[in-house]
Amino acid sequence: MVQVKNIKNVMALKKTVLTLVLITKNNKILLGLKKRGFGMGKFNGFGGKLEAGETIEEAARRELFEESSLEVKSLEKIAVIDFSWQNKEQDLEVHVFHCDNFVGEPEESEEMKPEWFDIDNIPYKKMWDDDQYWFPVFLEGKKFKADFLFNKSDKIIEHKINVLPKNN
Ligand code: UAN
Repeated sequence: MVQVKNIKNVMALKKTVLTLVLITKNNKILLGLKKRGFGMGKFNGFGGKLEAGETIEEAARRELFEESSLEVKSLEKIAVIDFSWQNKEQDLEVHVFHCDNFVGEPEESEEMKPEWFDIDNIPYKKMWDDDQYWFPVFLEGKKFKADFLFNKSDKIIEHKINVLPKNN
């Protein structure tokens, strides 16, 4: 595992597993404006926490459907990203999937307002700070493992992105 060297390494950490699905079609990416909760006001992929008995991929499909009305035909796992904060004991382990094979039209939900963006015009200023680092790696078709450490103002202090070999 990639380790960001910091005092966080010696703290007892709790980890929450989350899913994140990135939808692309015809050189566009579908992002959702988060309407409530963690990350409110930011554009993001679609996802959330696992429910009891679900696999990570089942949770990814369910969350995408609940938040956007899209049904996935096939999903490709592209990354695992660990997010931690200097001032929090709770870490996030986000499992990121790519989907370019789906059914339906995106619809607004209570959680997300979906919007298509050109791949060369991604609204990084309205997204999590980390996205400007790892979205380009994803858009180059690479798989990776990444770690980001934030301060209490959600600014990145340290980060590391390890691109995985082709056969992963
Ligand atoms: O892109 C993301 N960045 C993201 N997607 C879901 N969550 C919870 C996310 N968190 C970050 N940065 C903290």
